[in-house]
Amino acid sequence: MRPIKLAAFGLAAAAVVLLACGGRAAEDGQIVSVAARDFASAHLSRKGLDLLMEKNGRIYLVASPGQIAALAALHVAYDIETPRFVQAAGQGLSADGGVNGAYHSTLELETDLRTLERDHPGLASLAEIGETLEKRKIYALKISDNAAVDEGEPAVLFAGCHHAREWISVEVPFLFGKYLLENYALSQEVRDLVDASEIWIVPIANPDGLEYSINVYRYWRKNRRANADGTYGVDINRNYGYAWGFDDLGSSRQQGSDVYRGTGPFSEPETAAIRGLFLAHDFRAMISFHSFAQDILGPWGYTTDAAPTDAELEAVAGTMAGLIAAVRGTVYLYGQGSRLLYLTNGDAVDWTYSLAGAPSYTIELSPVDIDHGGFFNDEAAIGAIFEETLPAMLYLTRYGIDHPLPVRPRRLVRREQPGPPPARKPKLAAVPSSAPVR
Ligand code: 0X9
Ligand code: CA
Ligand code: ZN
Repeated sequence: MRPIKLAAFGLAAAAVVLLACGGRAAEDGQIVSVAARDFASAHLSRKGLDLLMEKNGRIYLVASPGQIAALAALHVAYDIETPRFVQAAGQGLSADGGVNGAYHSTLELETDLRTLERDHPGLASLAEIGETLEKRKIYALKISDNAAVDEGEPAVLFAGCHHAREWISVEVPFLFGKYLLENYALSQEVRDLVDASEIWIVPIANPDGLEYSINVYRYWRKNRRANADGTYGVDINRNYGYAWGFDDLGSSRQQGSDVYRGTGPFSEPETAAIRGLFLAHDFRAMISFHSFAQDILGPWGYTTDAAPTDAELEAVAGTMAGLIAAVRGTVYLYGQGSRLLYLTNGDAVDWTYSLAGAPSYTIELSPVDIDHGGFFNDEAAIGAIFEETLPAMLYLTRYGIDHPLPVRPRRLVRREQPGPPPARKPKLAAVPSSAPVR
């Protein structure tokens, strides 16, 4: 069964005992599972829980002690799954526990990006595009011929780690940058791409959150904003400025929620940094890497209505899925994010797409589900996950070069600022467990 990761279900009723716990997966949270029918009959989809997936008739979620107590109070039977999960998938942690093994910390990434820049003068240029609340730099590596010069070439963005616990999403864009630089002299294909474009790599969009995930709480998702109510974190992938706060299904107004959208569009330094980068160049395509599910998700996230260039989005996604499958058979489903996975509003791809229709995708990397490791990818799998996505990244770069967009800013959209709530009541996110677009 496909993982559904319903984390984006919003909050309808405020006076619910679970909400009193802030919908917050506390640092000492547990993975618990409940029967899907109990989940439905207790209306748990509306409680702002941190949902991971559905499998074999059970819904898996991360719950704080208070939330577990609330489940008991509601007479919902639950199983504690944490030991099984960690046992099945804990190989990603290094022996010394405090650091994240072969995965990058923010400091390790900074070092490696500087090394790439130093070793490839002229082709790589490291930019600081923002600074986080905890004063960490957000880095963007630009790869192009004459990288230090703004030649106004077509640009493509590959970003990772909007969500702190999705460690593999750092490694794939980083390794793509490394691959381009190390193969420039060896591969005609790489040389042609790099010469004709600007390839921008932002491996860690959420450095504060990543450090928190490494050092304090492995399941941390958001940034580390100190919210007014004492909770922490804004979901960076709900804080972008297109259809921000469109409804309470695709994001939450509850500060403690794992899908809290923040106080306003681009209220967070992380989204402001990406916004500044994106608006400063001729971006024609982008991928925002996440994990896990093996999905390629295009706009729109905020509505199940089709995007204006739906056919193009689907064709490009289908080509990428085919290229991934061709490497060693790994199946990535593809389609519109709101239909294939769930509703989101204020996510990165809706905003980048809204500007001028640049093909924009969330790619949920491997594994396919929690039984294959969930957020914990074995260190040994990093290389293979990168290799099977490489042809898709090369293809999207070529696509961007070959497909100019209408003169910007031409908005495909009604508004960037939040408006009044929609008159109609949005449908609950449809979560087909087996309805791939193929
Ligand atoms: O919820 C998200 O931000 C993404 N999934 S994750 O499990 N990595 O958190 C999905 C965003 C893609 N857009 C839509 N599903 N609409
Ligand atoms: Ca150039
Ligand atoms: Zn994510």
